[in-house]
Amino acid sequence: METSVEEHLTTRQVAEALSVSESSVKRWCNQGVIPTVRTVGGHRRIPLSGFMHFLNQTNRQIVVPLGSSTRHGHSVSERSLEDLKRRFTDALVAGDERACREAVVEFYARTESFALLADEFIAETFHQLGDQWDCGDIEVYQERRGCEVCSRVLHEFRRLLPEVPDNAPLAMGGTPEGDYYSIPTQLAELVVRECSWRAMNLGSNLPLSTIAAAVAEHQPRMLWLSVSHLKDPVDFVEQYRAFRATIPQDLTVVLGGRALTDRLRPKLKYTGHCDNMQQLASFATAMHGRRHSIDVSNN
Ligand code: B12
Repeated sequence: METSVEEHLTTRQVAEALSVSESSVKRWCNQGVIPTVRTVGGHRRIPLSGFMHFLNQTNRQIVVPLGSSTRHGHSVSERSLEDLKRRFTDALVAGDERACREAVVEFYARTESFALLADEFIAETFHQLGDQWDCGDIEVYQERRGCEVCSRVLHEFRRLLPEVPDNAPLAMGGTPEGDYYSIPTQLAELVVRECSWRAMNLGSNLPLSTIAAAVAEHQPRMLWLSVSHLKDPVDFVEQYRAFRATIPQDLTVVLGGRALTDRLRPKLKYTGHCDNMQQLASFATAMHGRRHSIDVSNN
């Protein structure tokens, strides 16, 4: 039987990530505020899942990316990423939230890229889940429950990404009416956030008119639209044209999602299309950087 080996952090790594003193971390460990285990030698070790729990309970956010502190540690186990993926798939099918959380955090700690995690860990696993459902290997409820579990884990994961300054540019997005897929737009939010944007996921199944209202109110610099399902593509093209005419013409619009096929996209006006989250990360980074240098040269 296989046993799950959870990633553990030292008190120093946690202190670095939170930008607090190591003695504060040790005190929280002693008070039981941060779940702690002891090594054979008596040293405190903090399970990654316990650290996430602490972040959620205390509404704290990490200041320095966790990856930069775990990278140099010796706690990263030698388990292969493929093995990790397999564990994640099994945990999603079983609805084991804790194991899912551990796998996601471990993948991130090793790769230090949320965009990579989104494409090569989460999306690939869901594609596999879709195939298993298609073959009748898993029940519908297992797929749906897997989505719920993943959503909750991603929600918590937000706290592992470094805080974004208040003056960072804003990006927002969601899925159009009739598209119930929630995970891709949730991933997009975290991806642009990882690229130092303020990010606002509006959710799924949204009439384009309400997305336009959100744009008018919050005036983002970038809007993403995730389109995984279209009941009537012709109707969507019509609605999108009307929508595009109501939002500022200089607003950067990024499209993504399986339903925006090569045949459909030429009929739409947009700034960029991305096949995956790593492309979105490149786009967001390039855009943020370019705008920054324009601001500097204007001064
Ligand atoms: C979970 C799921 C659902 C759930 C979603 C629940 C939820 N809360 O999100 C629900 C129950 C809604 C659902 C319903 C349906 N589903 Co479904 N579903 C899936 C499943 C298993 C996973 C989808 C998912 O979240 N994947 C994870 C995401 C992250 O991966 P991704 O979509 O590939 O996204 C990547 C890129 O496309 C891109 N991307 C996506 N969006 C964006 C946005 C931006 C801005 C950018 C930059 C990039 C980007 O980056 C992502 C990461 O790499 C897929 C299987 C699969 N192969 O994906 C089937 C699947 C997509 N579903 C399918 C079907 C048929 C349906 C239904 C039509 C079934 C029905 N008859 O009712 C309905 C349609 C629902 C609707 N109206 O929206 C088929 C589609 C077949 C086809 N050829 O089109 C699939 C492939 C299953 C299968 N094997 O047959 N489904």
